[in-house]
Amino acid sequence: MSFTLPELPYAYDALGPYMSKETLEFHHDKHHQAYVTNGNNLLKGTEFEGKPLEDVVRGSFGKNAPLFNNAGQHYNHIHFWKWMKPNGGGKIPSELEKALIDGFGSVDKAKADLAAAGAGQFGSGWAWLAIVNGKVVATKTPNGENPLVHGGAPILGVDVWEHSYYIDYRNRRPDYLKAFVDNLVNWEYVAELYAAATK
Ligand code: MN3
Repeated sequence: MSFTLPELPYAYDALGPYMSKETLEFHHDKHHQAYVTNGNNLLKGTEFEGKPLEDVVRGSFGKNAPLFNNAGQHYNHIHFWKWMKPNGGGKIPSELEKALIDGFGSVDKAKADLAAAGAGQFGSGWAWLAIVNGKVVATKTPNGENPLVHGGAPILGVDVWEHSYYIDYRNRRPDYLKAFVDNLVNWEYVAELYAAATK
């Protein structure tokens, strides 16, 4: 199975004013497409050809950096598009809400810790809510890494590469992160991944 670019699950202009059409056009059509194209070229002739994406991500980590970088970013972006929705950031499904309160003390603290992880990631990377040892925790990773290669199950990730926010927010990464947690997150999709990872 080769990598393919998924369609955005909403219109390019559907996430305004928090994420613009221009950002989504560049981010999805150019950046994600490049990870797909380069990943497919790097997959050819390796032991990972035909394997499920998660196996490629886990198996190439620490062994084949060019392939890992592109496969990791492909995985991260497939989910990133689904981690957002128009009019997002609203009510959190109750099982997930309980888990966030259990892990962080409150939903507001969970959101604040995710945003702080993103603001504190030096250079390109991602901030995450992940399940580690049965608890939801906030983490950050550099470049294309994700919790899959650090013994966790990612349930929410926010891209803090500059290509994700520079058109709309310039250097104000914390403002982008606040808009993400308050107005963009698709908590139903996060709850779906939480349920799948904890069943
Ligand atoms: Mn990106």
